[in-house]
This record gives sequence, C-alpha cells and structure tokens, in this order.
Amino acid sequence: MRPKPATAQSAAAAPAVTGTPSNRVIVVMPAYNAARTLERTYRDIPHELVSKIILVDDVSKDDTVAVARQLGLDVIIHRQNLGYGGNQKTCYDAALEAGADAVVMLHPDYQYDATRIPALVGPILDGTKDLMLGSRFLGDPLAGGMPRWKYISNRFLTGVENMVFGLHLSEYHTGFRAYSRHLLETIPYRLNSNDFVFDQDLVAQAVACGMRIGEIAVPTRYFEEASSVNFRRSVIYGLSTLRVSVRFLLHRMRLRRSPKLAQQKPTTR
Ligand SMILES: Nc1nc2c(ncn2[C@@H]2O[C@H](COP(=O)(O)OP(=O)(O)O)[C@@H](O)[C@H]2O)c(=O)[nH]1
Ligand SMILES: [Mg+2]
Repeated sequence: MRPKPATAQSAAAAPAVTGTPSNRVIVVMPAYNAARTLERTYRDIPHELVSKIILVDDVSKDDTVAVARQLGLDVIIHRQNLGYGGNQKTCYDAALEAGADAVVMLHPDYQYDATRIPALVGPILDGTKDLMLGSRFLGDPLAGGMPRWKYISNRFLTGVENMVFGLHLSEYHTGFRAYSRHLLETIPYRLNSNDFVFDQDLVAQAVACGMRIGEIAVPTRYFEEASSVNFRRSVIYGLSTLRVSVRFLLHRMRLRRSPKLAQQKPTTR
C-alpha cells in the first residue's frame, strides 16, 4: 500500500521537529532530584534530531516532575525508588515501546554535554555501531574537576575491563551513552542490577552478544549537584564492577554460564 501523502492537517498535528521515522532518536533521562539542573540539561539537547524525551522519575524529593512537565517531557513516575539501574530499565522499556531506533541516555544533572548528542548517536544511526560511549578520558578529566580518587579508580577499573573484554576503550564509567534498538532488543537488560553497576552489566552483555562498540570524547563537568556517589558507594561500585568482570570471564571460559550474558530470544523486528 502506498503511504498517504501528508495533509496540511496531519503535518500540523505532527511534532514541530522530529527525527525521520526511520531514524527515531529518543533521549531518556533517569532522574532523581534533578529539579535544579534539568532545564539547563534540556536546553542543550539538539531538538531537531530528537523525536522524544522521556524522563523517568525515581521518586525524587524535589520538583523534578513539575519541571519536567513544564518543559513538555514525557514523564514516567516510579511508585518506589528503584535506584539508577532500575530507573534505566523503565527508560529503555519506554523508548522501545515508543519506537526508538536509537536511544541516548543523558543524566539530567547537567554532568554531560548534551550538545554532543549528534556525534554520539551518529555511528548508531549510520549502522556502524550498537553502543557508543561519551568518554571523558579522551580529554582531561582532572581539569574538568573529576576528584583524583575517582580518576584513579576509573583508570584502574577501565584497565581491568579492557583486559577482560578484549577492548581498548578509554573509559567504561561514563553516564553518557547511545544504543541501537538492535542492542536493546538483544541483551536482557532487565536482568541487570538496579544499582549503579547496571552500566557495567550492560557493557559486558554488549561484548558477550558481539555488539559493535565505539567512543567519542566529551568534556568532564563536576560540580555540587552533579554527583551523589560518595566514597562508600564508590567502593561498592568498584567491587561490583570487578564481580561483573569475573562473571564475564567464567561465562566466556564456559565454566559458569550466566543468563545475563545470553542473548534474549529475538523479537519480531
Ligand atoms: N543517586 C541516584 N541517582 C539516580 C537514581 N535514579 C536515577 N538517578 C540518576 O542517575 C544519575 C547518576 O547519579 P549521580 O549521583 O549523578 O552519579 P555520578 O555522576 O556517577 O556520580 C543522576 O542523573 C540521577 O538523576 C537513584 O535512585 N539514585
Ligand atoms: Mg552525575
């Protein structure tokens, strides 16, 4: 059947600027207490490239939801706080449901430079990559205010993960990422941790499922509202990251199969 030509009326009903239907870019924001930084983050998004912005609120104690609604975002509210990983599960379910071809995860705390979205998502849209990471370590993270102890632990964990995954990435601990629909439909991200280590679970799954991974340089920005992860949480995160690496090795060596690292049954695409 030939597509109906757009009428003036249907064109008027369409959102002002969207990605083309075959290149639907959806930005997801896992949010927790982001009221003070959300608008700034939103303003930097290249809206001409993005079809939809979905914010999932993890029971914030501030006005995150009110600000998000004022900005016209699609807002989903958790009934209880699930944590950073649990929040992302809702984000990706919603983005797939909304027909995303590429999904960008952007923290609403203004920590990452949203003007870099076109460079980040480009290799997904042209079909050359399935996972893109915005790396602060291709620039100068210390000059951007990254605390020295975070810098050192990031370097150490990245070295371990490069060895285990057989890759040469400059960092795995960025919260600025883009995914292809194919990746999100293939890896069982619902089985991942609800905590911060979700991001590392996801990279291990991407490698185990043969996804193509790339990175671009992004600036580092640290300031008061940009990070809630204190030393104790970081130690837990570091140990959990090492556990992800061990699980991956055991799976690869066929010593202990992990359901997390197996592909999902393909859905109809
Ligand atoms: N701390 C925390 N952050 C959450 C939660 N759900 C979603 N987030 C979001 O996750 C992002 C990362 O958290 P953040 O404290 O900035 O971590 P860091 O920048 O890696 O030190 C923020 O943008 C939060 O808005 C949650 O339950 N707890
Ligand atoms: Mg942050």
